[in-house]
Amino acid sequence: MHKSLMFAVLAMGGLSLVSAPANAQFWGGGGGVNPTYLASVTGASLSSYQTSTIPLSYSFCSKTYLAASDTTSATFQALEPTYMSYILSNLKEGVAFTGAGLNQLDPERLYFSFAYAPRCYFIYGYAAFIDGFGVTIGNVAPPTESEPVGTNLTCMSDVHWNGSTSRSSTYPVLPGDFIQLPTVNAGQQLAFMCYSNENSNGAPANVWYNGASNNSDGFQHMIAFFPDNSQYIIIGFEDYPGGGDQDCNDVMFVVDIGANNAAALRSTSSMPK
Ligand SMILES: [Ca+2]
Ligand SMILES: [Ca+2]
Repeated sequence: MHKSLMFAVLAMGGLSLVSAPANAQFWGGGGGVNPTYLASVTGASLSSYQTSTIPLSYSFCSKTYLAASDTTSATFQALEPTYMSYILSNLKEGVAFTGAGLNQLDPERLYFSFAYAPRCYFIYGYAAFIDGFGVTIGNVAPPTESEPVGTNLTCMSDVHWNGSTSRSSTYPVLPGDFIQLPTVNAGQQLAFMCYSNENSNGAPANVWYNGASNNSDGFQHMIAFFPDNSQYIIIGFEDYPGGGDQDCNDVMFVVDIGANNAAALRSTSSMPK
């Protein structure tokens, strides 16, 4: 079960920091500043690796939870090996992504037709840079030449992984570790962004948005596709300015958008225009 803390915070009449748990191990150069979190998950286990870096001064969706530490994440984790194989087959390291044979989605049209509180599960990322990712929860709008407008939130500020099999301050996440978003309403969209090449304070050298037209280098950094007919979509980002090796697997995560939204996104007839 998840619950949004946002309304409780608002009801208290101001911003209120959620204090770090005793087992939190902060890393990075944030100087002991604790981020704010909009959501939490009751019954799931927190990762020991939370961050004190706050990219772009955004609030966080939630703290990071350990893979398969509640019923919902265990359901995802049962599929993780299949998705990992799928990624290894279709998004090979250093090979330009073409999307051939994949059920691709328009990254600029991840529209919600039903209210749902999504989760993002980290799944993969081979990159030289320290990268993270965030999301704008915005109202549905056609793709534009500017960055999406809405509520900007950080999902995970450091997803440096490179195949590690244990968590550390260098590799803080493992596949299946997850964050919880607040409820996204019908008529809103998720516009993900990649924080590329962060410094020790979490400040990215570049932010890559969901469409080529709103990226400073004109490259389509974000890809999205359905791996199957489930409620999960896979997101990938190319982190390198200008596209680099264009493998689009430098930051990858799976988003649980709920069965109803998934069905709507699969049906072009029900997609909002
Ligand atoms: Ca790359
Ligand atoms: Ca790569």
